[in-house]
Amino acid sequence: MTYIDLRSDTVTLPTKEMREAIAAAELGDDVFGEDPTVNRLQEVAAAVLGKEAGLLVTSGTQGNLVSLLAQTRPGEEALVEAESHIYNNESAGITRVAGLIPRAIPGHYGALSGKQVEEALRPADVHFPRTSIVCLENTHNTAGGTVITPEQMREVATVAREHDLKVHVDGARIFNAAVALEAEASTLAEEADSLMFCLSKGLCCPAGSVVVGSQEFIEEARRARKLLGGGMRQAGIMAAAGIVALDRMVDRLSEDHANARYLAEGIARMDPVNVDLESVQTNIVIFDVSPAGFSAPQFASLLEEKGLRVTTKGRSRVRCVTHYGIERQHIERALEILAESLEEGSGGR
Ligand code: TLP
Repeated sequence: MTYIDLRSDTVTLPTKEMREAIAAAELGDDVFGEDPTVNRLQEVAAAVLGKEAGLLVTSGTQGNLVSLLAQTRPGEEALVEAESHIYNNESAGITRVAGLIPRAIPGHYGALSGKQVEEALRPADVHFPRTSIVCLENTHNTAGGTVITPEQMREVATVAREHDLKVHVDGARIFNAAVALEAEASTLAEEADSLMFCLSKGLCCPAGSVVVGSQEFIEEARRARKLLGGGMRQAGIMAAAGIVALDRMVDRLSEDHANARYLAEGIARMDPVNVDLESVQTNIVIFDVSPAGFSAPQFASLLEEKGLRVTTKGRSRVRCVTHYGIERQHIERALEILAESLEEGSGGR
């Protein structure tokens, strides 16, 4: 069966242009800093995000971890959003590897306010851990691909700076946020001491993420990457696709956003499923199937039997992600499959 695969934008395959760039890439040993293609990608990424330097890492998870390792010490506290990826979905690396104690603060559509950060700060007292970093996620995956605006960023960063905290942005999908907000990615990165973005999601690269920040931060991050086993050699093979991605794959993300919107509006018309249209700001649609009497895993397997792949979030929510290769006709078909499945559910109950 050929599936309509809405499990994630990570399922995207490299474009023909990327494959050609990979085949032609000039290579060297990147642990010696001698891979010209890696160096070029790092420069381009830093320029696009308005930072001094960049570092290619294997994955988003590794990018988040090196950012923490480079800017904090074990035993310190990290302020994180309660539903964030860095806190919930990275095998507890924040604690197991970086040695940090996370403090989870529930955000509004994934965003923390300056006031919340202010309230979470602890008095200087020997009993308490030192709070040293605040982590933001833009777009926020579990909140539904929601964006954090430059104003919201600034508010948090102002408090953070006043109290000597670093600001890390998990920008796995920062270009989705930039496109949705019609802002420059560099504007969204302005207040960040470190920012990680993924090449391997909506930008369609086969692998890789990039961390950006000051030269000094990147030097530390490079050491942390080596510690984690992420010192790659002829990584220009990966970087070549990344250069194409930054040049060619960003603007088209608006198509994914339009498709997600269309999907969400179609789902909203189906009874009795709950979708919060306000949360559908980029390429992710999360909806609650429990009012229809399904558990999310049950519903997902019913969809899969009919040719639609999705992921689940806990017991009751289903997630669909639009991406390159998913066209309007696939969304139309996905809506039919969703409607049929809900129909069967109500017949069977
Ligand atoms: N997200 C993936 C996986 O969790 C399955 C997805 O399909 O959405 N930060 C954010 C906000 C992410 O969404 C992800 C991956 C990561 C970090 C980690 O990136 P990778 O998978 O490259 O380690």
